[in-house]
Amino acid sequence: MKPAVPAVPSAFSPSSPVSFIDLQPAAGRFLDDVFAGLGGSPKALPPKYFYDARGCDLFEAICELPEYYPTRTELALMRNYAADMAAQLGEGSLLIEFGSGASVKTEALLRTLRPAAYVPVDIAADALHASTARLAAAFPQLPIIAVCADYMQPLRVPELKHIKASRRVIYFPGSTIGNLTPEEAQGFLGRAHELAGAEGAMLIGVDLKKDAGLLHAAYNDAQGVTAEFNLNLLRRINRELAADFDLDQFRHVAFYNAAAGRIEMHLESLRAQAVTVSGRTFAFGAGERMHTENSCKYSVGEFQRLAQAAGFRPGQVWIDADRLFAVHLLRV
Ligand code: AVI
Repeated sequence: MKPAVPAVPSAFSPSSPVSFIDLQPAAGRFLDDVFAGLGGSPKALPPKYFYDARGCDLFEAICELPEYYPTRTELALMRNYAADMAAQLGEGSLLIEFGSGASVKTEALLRTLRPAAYVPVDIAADALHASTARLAAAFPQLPIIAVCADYMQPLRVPELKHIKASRRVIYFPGSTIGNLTPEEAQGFLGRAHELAGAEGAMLIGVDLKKDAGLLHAAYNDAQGVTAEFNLNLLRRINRELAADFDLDQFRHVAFYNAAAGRIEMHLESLRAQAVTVSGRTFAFGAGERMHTENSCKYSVGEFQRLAQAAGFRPGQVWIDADRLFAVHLLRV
């Protein structure tokens, strides 16, 4: 069944430089998802729940790690080629960013693209408030309409009658598309294609396939920040869902699954144990794993075929000299 498109509250002010629209999913969804994931075989937990306040901080720390190449490589691509990207897209668009987080990569694009308005969409309300306040100071003339929502679900962008935009451009950096399976990614791109509409376009950051050793290091950093990020999911479940995971009895596992072309992250139980979540008990065997994240890597051709299957026309691709990361332009 197609999930319902959330209604957009009309209570935002077109006169203020930053408007905030709250479409956060109901809290009960988290418990349902955890019950479904722990009740399945193999056990799994959805990666979108990594990002509580501590999870956001840990993810920012990951982005600074020497082993984690995607963030700095993509940032350099955005800084080096923002003018080129803007030349392809033209001025005066409505720039919609999925998973905007701290919006760091967006700044160069905002300068060159000169959009009619910017719509950052993120599930993390705190990050959204902080980034829009910073951007409003840096770009005082730019209307910003922040939407706090799960952008993986069908989303309707509010009617912005006061803004005349040439087209919609969807920006989706960070290779977050890799956290979906290819089937999910195709569905997601299909919805993005619909949202972009006639004349629309998408600019999307995608991590490239590469040496497995480099990938392994990026998800098993020496300082253990990625392990902490993974385990923080259990800390969040303990706090928000009245659970009793003993964090010392689980360990972080990440490896490259070459056949599937993806990094997999898991949490492995160090012994046989029982864990209670909101009154329901789940048994873990020694060595049993919960699958917490996939991070799919795509060659340029593989990703272009996926985008084509979702209805897009592949355009220019910007790649760094070491061929670590790609930013794809897709046209409707
Ligand atoms: C957000 N996402 C693209 C990151 C990735 O690389 O898949 C999340 C992450 N997980 C571990 N390290 C970073």
